[in-house]
Amino acid sequence: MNLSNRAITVFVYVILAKHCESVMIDVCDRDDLECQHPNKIDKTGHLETGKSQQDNILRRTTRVSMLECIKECFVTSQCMAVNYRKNWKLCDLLAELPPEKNLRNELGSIYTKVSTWNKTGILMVNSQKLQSNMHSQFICNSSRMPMVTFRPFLTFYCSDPAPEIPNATCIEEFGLYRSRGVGNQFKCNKGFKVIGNPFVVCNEDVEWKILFCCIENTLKPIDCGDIPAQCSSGVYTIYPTTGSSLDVYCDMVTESGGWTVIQRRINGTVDFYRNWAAYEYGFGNKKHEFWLGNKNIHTLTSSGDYGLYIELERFIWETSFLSFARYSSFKIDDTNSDYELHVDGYSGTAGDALTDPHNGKKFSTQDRDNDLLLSRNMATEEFAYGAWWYNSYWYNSNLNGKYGSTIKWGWYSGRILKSTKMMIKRRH
Ligand SMILES: [Ca+2]
Repeated sequence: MNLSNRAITVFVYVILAKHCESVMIDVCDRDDLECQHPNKIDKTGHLETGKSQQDNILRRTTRVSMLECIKECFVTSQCMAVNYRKNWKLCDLLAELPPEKNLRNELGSIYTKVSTWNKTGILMVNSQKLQSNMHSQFICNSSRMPMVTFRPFLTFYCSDPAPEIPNATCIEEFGLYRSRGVGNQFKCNKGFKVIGNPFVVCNEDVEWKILFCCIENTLKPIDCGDIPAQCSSGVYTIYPTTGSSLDVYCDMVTESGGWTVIQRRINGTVDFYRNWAAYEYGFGNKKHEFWLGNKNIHTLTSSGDYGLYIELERFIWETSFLSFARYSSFKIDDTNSDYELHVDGYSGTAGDALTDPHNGKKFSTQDRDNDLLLSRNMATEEFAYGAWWYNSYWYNSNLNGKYGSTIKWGWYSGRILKSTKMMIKRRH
């Protein structure tokens, strides 16, 4: 197989891997592979005797034991499985089996996926030793198989030491780090609790990625602004008022983090054409598409001075453009005022599509007509089909509109708006 084919194969399997069903959906983002499968190698090895894979052989080595063969695979980027022929002590290191291909029957061959092997039994190797051996493995060309020669895939593991995590202790070190979502497990020190998935993994860019943080047991954040800055984005429990708790998604990256996300559209899987009660109490999945709920947004924005940040992703000829609208002041009234909008102080790159004509307007849904249009409800009109602070017969923004059709922000409308995110932050 030539190098370009291999590059394509690698690319394809990375894409496939990213679409694997999440096993830790409760703490991980949908597309966060490292978070979903840290240290996946936790089962007894599964051997398929009399089988071999004939495609995507990365490298072939001779005169090795089966255990050595597995070890080789662990330190070889893109290696997913091995063929081992005991009689010849022959080891094939294999990339992912192409989906259209099957294993072949081959007498005397054993096929095994490395992901089914117990890592503690395999990796009792000195990482320094292997590191120094690494070069020679790829300079020598002792077999008839082409060597993997392109650099980006030659780095297999994070060479820097894993970062120290405040208030946490490492309880399990992997030893050697493959470039695919394997890492060290931690636990929080006494008096602290873990938020997220307690791993630090070496990611596909061979950089350490921290998937959790430890926060004080007694910490009761009012909103995401109280979450320690070293924590990563994810779902946190906040306590907006005494005695009430709420799970929210915190954006810990945008503009120094601490943003409480109140709305998110990603791909249209969640239906946003909902009634007053749904918008009042919120709906959707906090890790994906959702509306936080007008009641919650009111509680938060009336407890202090809040700003609003709206991030918009547009798609034009398959190219993605990010833009934003920032408001220094944002607040909605309570249910008695139909969650009337108060917004001010625009800056940004997306243009202001919220102040005019939506500022000072009440919230409307399909079953609650609070707009200024007599005898008709904008929320149910075909060209709006949403829930927003509608005015009369035109709107400038409609981020809860129908996905791919009536979502709108100023000039950007309909199909080209790919994703939206509305989030708030307290001004200190
Ligand atoms: Ca009306």
